[in-house]
Amino acid sequence: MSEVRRRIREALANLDREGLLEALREALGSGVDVDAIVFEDMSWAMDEIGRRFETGEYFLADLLYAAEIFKEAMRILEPYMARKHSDRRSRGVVVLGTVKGDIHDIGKSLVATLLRLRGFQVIDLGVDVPPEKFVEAAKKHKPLIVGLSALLTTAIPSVRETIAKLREAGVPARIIVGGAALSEKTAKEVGADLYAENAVQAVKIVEKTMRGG
Ligand code: B12
Repeated sequence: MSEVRRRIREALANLDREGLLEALREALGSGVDVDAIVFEDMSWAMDEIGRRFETGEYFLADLLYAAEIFKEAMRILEPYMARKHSDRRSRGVVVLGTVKGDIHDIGKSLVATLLRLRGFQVIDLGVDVPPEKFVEAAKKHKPLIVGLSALLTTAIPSVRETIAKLREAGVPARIIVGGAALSEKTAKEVGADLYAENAVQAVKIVEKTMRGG
């Protein structure tokens, strides 16, 4: 891995805002792939921040600050993502949200951003979304896909309940789930149709599904 990518990882993991912004500008200037920065380096750093939180090295305030820095970095990176991913074809509706009991929004918002860049109309319901709100939005907007995000293992029952309520209500949309609390295996267990590990993969799977795959 290049020196500048290592600096991106370390600066974000160490909550060094200035260092991160400087390394990002340098990386973008030297042509480093924006997806590698976001989905490998910055995602690695957020996981590392989570590990430091688990061991007691970081506190909740540090996680909040990390989220702030991440979002600031995304404002610099988004135009590069737009250049790389834009496709103006109009492709249909996706309803997206983080399930009840969970307020993590960075990953879900990244999925929303990439889908919008690819021409999808995304109805983003936000965070801590109760099952009823997903059902209401699905009935109103008639999406082909509903996406649920969950980072907390304690939110897995919410994912299961939301999927059950969508099925009970007869919503015909395919349901995709993602977020650190879920895996291919848990996705199946809670009754989801699809799972994606990151936003790039999510977009590929949604596009394939829209084409009838
Ligand atoms: C930042 C952060 C916070 C911030 C969130 C700020 C925000 N605006 O989002 C704040 C401070 C609010 C927070 C709070 C808490 N957090 Co927190 N947090 C994190 C941290 C460090 C990073 C998350 C993140 O943004 N990652 C970066 C993004 C880009 O990655 P991502 O979310 O995984 O998303 C990608 C994929 O998962 C996927 N994806 C995500 N959603 C979706 C949806 C669909 C449909 C698809 C297809 C794909 C997909 O695509 C995304 C992009 O590639 C994680 C560590 C970790 N390993 O995840 C802990 C972590 C998730 N938090 C944790 C905990 C414990 C908490 C708290 C309970 C702490 C507390 N004691 O209060 C609270 C819970 C609050 C609540 N009710 O939700 C634990 C969860 C442990 C567990 N197993 O349940 C973690 C894992 C940290 C740890 N290792 O202990 N947290």
